[in-house]
Amino acid sequence: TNSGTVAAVDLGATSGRVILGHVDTAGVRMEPVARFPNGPVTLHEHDREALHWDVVELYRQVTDGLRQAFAAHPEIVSIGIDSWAVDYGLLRDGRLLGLPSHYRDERHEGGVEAVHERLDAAELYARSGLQHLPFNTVFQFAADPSLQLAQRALLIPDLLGYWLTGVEAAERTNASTTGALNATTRGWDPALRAAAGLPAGLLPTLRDPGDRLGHLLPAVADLVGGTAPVTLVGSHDTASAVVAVPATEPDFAYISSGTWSLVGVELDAPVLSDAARDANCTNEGGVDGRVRFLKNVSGLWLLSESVRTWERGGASLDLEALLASAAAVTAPVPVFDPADESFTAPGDMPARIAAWCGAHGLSAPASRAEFVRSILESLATAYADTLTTIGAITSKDVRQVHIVGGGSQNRLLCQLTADRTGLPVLAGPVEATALGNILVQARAAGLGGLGGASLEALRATIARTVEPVRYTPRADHTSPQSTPRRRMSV
Ligand code: ADP
Ligand code: LRH
Repeated sequence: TNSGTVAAVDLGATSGRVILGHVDTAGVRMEPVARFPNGPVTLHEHDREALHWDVVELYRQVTDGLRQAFAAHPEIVSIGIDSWAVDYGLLRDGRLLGLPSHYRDERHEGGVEAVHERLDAAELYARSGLQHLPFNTVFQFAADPSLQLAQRALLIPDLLGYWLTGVEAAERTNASTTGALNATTRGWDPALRAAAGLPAGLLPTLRDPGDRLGHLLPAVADLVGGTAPVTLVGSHDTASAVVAVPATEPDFAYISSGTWSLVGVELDAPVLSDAARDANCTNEGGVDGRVRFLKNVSGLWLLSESVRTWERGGASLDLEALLASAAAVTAPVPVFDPADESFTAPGDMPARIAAWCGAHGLSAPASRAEFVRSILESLATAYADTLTTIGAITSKDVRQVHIVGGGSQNRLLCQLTADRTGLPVLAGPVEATALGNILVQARAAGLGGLGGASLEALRATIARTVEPVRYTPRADHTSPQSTPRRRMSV
C-alpha cells in the first residue's frame, strides 16, 4: 500500500513526544499523541549533587504514548526513535548499570584531560572531526567510574530501542556525536576508543537510518497493545531535524533551534582543516552519509533557565508576554558569548550573564525584558558570526537560512537572525525532528511513493506540506561586518 502510519518518538532535552505521521502521496500529516516533560534530575552522590536523566520514566512515557498511538491507529507500520546526542546508558548482562549521566553534569570535565593525555586535540579532530564540547561521549566515558563494570554502552535512543526490541545497535548519526567514530571512514576508530579507555566490545555494531532494528518484544507488544518493527532513523535529533529542512535550493544553511542551536550546512564530505578546528566546527554524520558541518552555539536554554530562575522567585511568567516585552526594548543591550562554558550547568542564568558582562566591561541588562533581549541579540549575533565562518571554511554561498524546531516560533529571534545575517530567514517547521524521523521511516516502508527517495525528494515533500514563515532583513538593523566573539553593545 502506498499510504500508511508511522510513530515517531522524539526525546528533546526539555520535552519528549510521540507523534504519528500519516503518509500518502499528497504528503505527511502529523498527529501528536503524547507530550511529556524531560529534564535533569539531581541526585546526591557522596560529596556532590550529580545530574542524571530519568530514562526509566522516559521509557514509561514512551510506552504509554505508544499505547495511546496503537489504540487510535492499530495499523501503525513502524516506530522510530530519536533523542538528544552524546549521552548513554551502560549495561552489564543486559541490565542498566545506574541512571545515565546528564551532559550538563560537571563530572565529564575530568575526562577531557585524561583523553587529551592520550591523544592531543589536533589528533582527536583529525579522526573524529568533532567540535570540542566537554561533554562529548569520549570525555564522559573517560570520567565514568562504572565503565570498567560495563559490557555495553548504548546511546539514549539505542537504549530505548533495546528495551523495545531486545536488539543492541549503534545508529550511525548519533554515534557520530560520541567522538569515537572516525569522520572519514564512518566506523568506530580504534585509536579514539583507546583514548577514551573503552573496554573491548563496549560499543555495539553500527547500523544506518532506514535499517530495521527489530520487532517489539512480546512483553512490550502486550504493554502497548499493538506491534510494529522499530526502524532506525537519524536517531540524533539534529540529524532528523536536518532531514526535514524544507529547502528547495541547495545553498541553504539551517539552524536547528531548541535547547541548543545547531548552526550549519550540509556537505558531502567532512572538512577536517585547521580552520575548521580553530573555529570549533563539527562534522556530524547525517542521514544518507551526508555531513552536518555545524556548530553548537548554545541556545534557548539560556532563556528557559533564566525563566526558571525568575519563577523560583515566585513569579509566573508567560513566554509570549516576555518575548513581546523584549521586542519593545529600545535601550542598547550587551551582546555576550552564548557558548561560554559558564552557562552550561543549571543555575541562576541572569546572574551569570551579568557576571560575564561585568568581566567584559559591559553593563548588565537592567530588567527581565532587557535580559531576554540580550540573550536573543547574543544568539542572533552568534548565528551570524558562525554562518560567516562556515561560509568562509566551506566556500558555500549561503543564500537563505532555515530555522527549525521550537525556536522557530520565536519571532524576535527569527527577525534578529535575518537582520544580523543579512539573509532571508525561513522559519518552521516547529516539529522538524519528528518530521525527519517520520520521513525516514516512511521511505524505508515505501509509503507515499517515497521508497528510494533522495534527501532532496524528502525535503520537497516537507516543502509541499509546510509553509515556512519568511523574515526579511531590515536594512537599518543589519549590523556591521561580523567578527567572531564581538563584545560590544548593539
Ligand atoms: P528540545 O527539542 O531541545 O527540547 P524544542 O525544539 O522543543 O527543544 O524547543 C524548545 C524551545 O522552544 C523552548 O525553550 C522555547 O524557547 C521555544 N518555544 C516553545 N514554544 C514557543 C512559543 N510559543 N514561542 C516562542 N518560543 C517557543
Ligand atoms: C540537540 C542536541 C545537539 C547536541 C546536544 C547535546 O538536542 O542533540 O545536537 O549537541 O543535544
